[in-house]
Amino acid sequence: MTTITLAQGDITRQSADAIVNAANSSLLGGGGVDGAIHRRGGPAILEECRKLRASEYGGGLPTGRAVATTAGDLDARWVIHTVGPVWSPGEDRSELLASCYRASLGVADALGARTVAFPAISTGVYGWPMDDGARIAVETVRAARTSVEEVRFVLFDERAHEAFVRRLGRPHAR
Ligand code: AR6
Repeated sequence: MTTITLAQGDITRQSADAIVNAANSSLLGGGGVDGAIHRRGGPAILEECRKLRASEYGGGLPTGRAVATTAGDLDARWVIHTVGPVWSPGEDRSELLASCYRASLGVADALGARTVAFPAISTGVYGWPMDDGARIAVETVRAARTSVEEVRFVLFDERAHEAFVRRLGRPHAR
């Protein structure tokens, strides 16, 4: 049984077995969560990302997929990098966004991670509307078959936090 919890603030301040990064397919860093994770996690994360690019992900990490590295100096054992879809008004990319959550939980299961902190993938630079991003995140995690015991959504601001509270039905709902 997976418990869903909510937290508000900077995901790089969280303590968890795995922290999920809203990365891009280059795996080489960017803004938002990605920038914050590499800044606070230090160079060990980027070093492993470069190795992934030099080996199995030479063409980059495809949208909807996930891969783990060390968490460097973060208070976590792993960072799980996943690439969300860019929001498109004309094309339904929901399945790719759901895939990010499923694939990340799959990687977490393979690692034996019991607590996983997720940001609201694609709802920043990639432009996904927050309410719909929250819906997909919560529905996908609720439906997932996973051994992860706690999925913690870490929302940067009050507006995002409220969107997830509404979606869960009550604060810190299970
Ligand atoms: N902790 C928690 N949430 C955060 C933080 C933080 N430190 N910083 C931002 N958010 P984004 P995306 C929220 O842009 O939309 C990068 O350049 C933010 O308010 O980080 O998937 C990558 O390299 C938003 O609600 O990720 C990619 O190029 C959510 O996290 C691209 O951005 C996701 O915002 C990925 O875009």
